[in-house]
Amino acid sequence: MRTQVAIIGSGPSGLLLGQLLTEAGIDNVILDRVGKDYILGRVRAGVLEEGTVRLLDRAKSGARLHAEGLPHDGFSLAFDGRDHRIDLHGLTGGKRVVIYGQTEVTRDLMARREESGAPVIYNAANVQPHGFDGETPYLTYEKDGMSHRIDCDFIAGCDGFHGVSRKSVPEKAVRSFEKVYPFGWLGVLADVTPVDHELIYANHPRGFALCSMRSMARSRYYIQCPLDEKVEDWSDDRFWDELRRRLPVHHAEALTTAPSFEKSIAPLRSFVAEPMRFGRLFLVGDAAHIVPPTGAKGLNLAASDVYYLFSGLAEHYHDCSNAGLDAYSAHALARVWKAVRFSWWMTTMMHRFPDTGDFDQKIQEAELDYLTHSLAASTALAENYVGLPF
Ligand code: RFL
Ligand code: PHB
Repeated sequence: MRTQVAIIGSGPSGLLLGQLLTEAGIDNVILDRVGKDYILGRVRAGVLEEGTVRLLDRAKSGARLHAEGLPHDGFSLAFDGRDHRIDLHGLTGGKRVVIYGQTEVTRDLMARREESGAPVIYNAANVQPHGFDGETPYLTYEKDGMSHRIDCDFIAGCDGFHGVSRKSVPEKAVRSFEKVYPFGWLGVLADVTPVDHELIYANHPRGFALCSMRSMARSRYYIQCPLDEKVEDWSDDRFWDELRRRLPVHHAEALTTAPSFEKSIAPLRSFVAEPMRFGRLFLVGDAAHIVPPTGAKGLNLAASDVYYLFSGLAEHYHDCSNAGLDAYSAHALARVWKAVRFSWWMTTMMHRFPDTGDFDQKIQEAELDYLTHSLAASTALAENYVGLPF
């Protein structure tokens, strides 16, 4: 088989890139090592920046998001028993975010891809990129006991943090930067009305908590937990009790509970691989970088990478210019590092670290107090939360 762009990974990065290319008349094939149902079973992000929404519209996959997504004009920072609202809309001159689950984004992109007839090869084993340092790259993979080869002009590595793309690059060609946090997030999904109509990020002596949602009938809640904690040790009752303890009283009293139907623990990490281009192989999204979820940036960063790569590929095929592709890594990384900084800062400000002493505790309290009383500081938070421009 031959295609113009071979895409490894059918998560949001791969599907969005594939759909933008297809809409622009650029031939592409997507491969994933797992199947559609497995991909749709992963519960992940929930907050979309306006730039991400614009790209989904451009990929003709935004209709349901506009009908069902919840536009949010602000969120709350809860600490010291009180709530402080960050007015995203007012502080950013009219910007907002949209609450719409990554699972639904993926479902919409998959549906659009099916309509367009562009190929996706699910359950492709041992996908391997080759020859990307030369002019004639190709992929090999196995399916149903047969070996296959796809020749292409470019390879997009959209295969997440544990994917094969980054690992295929010679070690000396890539520089990694990493910070692992000494805690995780225990998350649950339950069909209950959210405790508030906006998100609540809570800093509490017992640890961080986040009240998010998927709709006005489905809540997504998280609490900070030690890394060695086991999901099996967290009954629903234990989770609800712990969440209540970490919220200001008026929210704790408003919390309604029901049996959860998803419960998982995610570790928190910051990671960046530089550069994001190796000849004809481009890393996109989580394949190149990971941020802790506190700033809600992971999926949105994947979208900005996709935008830069798509623009470069469109320029290559339509305008015979490689300027966009040559600038891809530098453009993407400039935005990535700002989101890495923001996510690290939000994480540091909102969590209890095992070695947090009295001094650090006072600094955290001073930072939150400053943030909520200074227009300049609130504006900087809001500007980053709604997403820096791309
Ligand atoms: P994905 O979603 O990991 O998809 C990669 C795909 O590649 C496939 N794959 C392979 N295919 C072929 N061969 C191989 N060798 C392969 N190895 C892997 C996988 O099967 C998969 O289908 O990466 P992508 O597309 O770059 O998307 C990134 C986002 O998923 C991620 O950044 C976000 O989920 C992060 N995130 C959040 N981001 C936000 O913007 N806002 C949020 O509110 C938010 N909340 C979150 C989050 C992530 C979380 N977890 C669990 C990590 C909340 C949580 C709890
Ligand atoms: C979520 O709804 O899953 C979510 C929301 C905000 C975050 C992280 C996760 O910062």
